[in-house]
Amino acid sequence: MTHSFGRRSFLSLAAGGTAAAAGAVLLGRAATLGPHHPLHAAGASPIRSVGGRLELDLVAQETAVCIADGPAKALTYNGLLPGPLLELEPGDAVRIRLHNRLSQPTNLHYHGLHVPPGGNADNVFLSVAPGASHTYDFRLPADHPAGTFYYHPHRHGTVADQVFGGLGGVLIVRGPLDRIPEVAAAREQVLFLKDLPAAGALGGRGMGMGMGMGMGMGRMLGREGPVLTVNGQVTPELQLPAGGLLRLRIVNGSNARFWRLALEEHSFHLIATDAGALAAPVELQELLLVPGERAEVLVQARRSGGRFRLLNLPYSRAAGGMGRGMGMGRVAGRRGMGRGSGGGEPDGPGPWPNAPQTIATLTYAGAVEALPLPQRLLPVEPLPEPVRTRRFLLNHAMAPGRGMVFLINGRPYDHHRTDTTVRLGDTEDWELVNDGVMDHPFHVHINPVQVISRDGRPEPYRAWRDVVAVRAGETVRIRTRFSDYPGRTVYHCHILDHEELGMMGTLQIEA
Ligand SMILES: [Cu+2]
Repeated sequence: MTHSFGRRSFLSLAAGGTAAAAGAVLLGRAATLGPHHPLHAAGASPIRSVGGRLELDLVAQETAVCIADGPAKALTYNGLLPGPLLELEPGDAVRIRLHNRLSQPTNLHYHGLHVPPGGNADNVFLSVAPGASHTYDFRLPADHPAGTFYYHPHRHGTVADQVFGGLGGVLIVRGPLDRIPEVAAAREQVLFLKDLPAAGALGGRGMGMGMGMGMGMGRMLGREGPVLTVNGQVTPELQLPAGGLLRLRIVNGSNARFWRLALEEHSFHLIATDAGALAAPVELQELLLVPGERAEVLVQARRSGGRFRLLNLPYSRAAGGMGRGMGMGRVAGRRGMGRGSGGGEPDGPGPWPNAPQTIATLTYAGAVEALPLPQRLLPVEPLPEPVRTRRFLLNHAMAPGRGMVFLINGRPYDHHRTDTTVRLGDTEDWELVNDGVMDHPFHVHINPVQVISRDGRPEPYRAWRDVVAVRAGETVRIRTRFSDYPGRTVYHCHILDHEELGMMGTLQIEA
């Protein structure tokens, strides 16, 4: 099984020139490539479906990596960080043979895809034992939206360790969005964002064994690593000609970190959220991406030239009282998602930096005739009125003998219990009430959702999402329809440490 994978993967890498030509040039600067396990710029070498089929082997394994200030070892798929970039078309048949060479059980979740939740499709209840293999086999619906999706492990009990340790990869579905002329004219680049532990932090103890602040506290907050990587590289350089248009497909592949991005002297023109295109671009000065969330933005090279920093701005995931009580910093503007000033105001030490951090640079190289932005994208259909409204209360508590547990409607996760039963074809509103002191990004599997309102204020534009930030103290109303696929799946907090500590529920969709 290894041999077939190895040949296939490296052949694909060698043959990946077309995507590199279409993409912006991404040059690794500070990162050094390991001799045997080269890191790659996601986007440079996709494995594409051929004749309506995508077939490949994915080997989950511990791999020696060489990243400036980063860990000596990471968990990878096929030796790559991020894992191989996969590219699909609607209607494709997908067959992925997952080989587990980790010391723990694992599995695969196809985050954001609208595919069956059971069998050998997006079945998070499967467990693949160390040394074992499993073949995933499913078909994308012919009307699946185009977008940027994300595969990662989802085996309850090991998911946070494995994602924090490095596992994850990007899955692109091509479609009508890609055929809009202005979008098609843009240079395309995937940015897979992942924070890794510092060098030696995971060294002798095996992967994912906590951080300097101690395992209990680290997990309770949600572990973040100090090494900020973009496609497995530290501060890579992007190049774009003056006048050019850059399409960034950005994926938050972190265990817990919220990435709050800004590009010096440039706006982001948001064209797609998690699960598909917007009706028209939305101009943003900054972009907040919670764990598991994706966004596609266009960047216009409208300056005369120069070199611009892509920044990760400060963000505190906890309300002020808790932050001070736990020695965490709190920054101004944390509620100004997408529109904040970009400045942070520290009021104490903590795990979250108070200053912007450079994660990549954009350099102008050459010039082209100025490319326009699209005026319109694709219609985002409103969902019908809901047949029912449910309430999900997110908070945490101390449990005797267990420490901090994270709860949905007062209960920690139990895979034997069915928490929510819905009818196939129904549209429902879910009111997500966060009365805790930490933000919780809420993720629903299989069916995308639309945010209707936040604290009663209507959402300014309609968009398809599958992860929704619910800030401390906030109530967010989402609407979803349980389309096409009956079966059993989950919803949970995508701070994966919180999910592991209980913040997950089971969803039964009955035909
Ligand atoms: Cu959470």
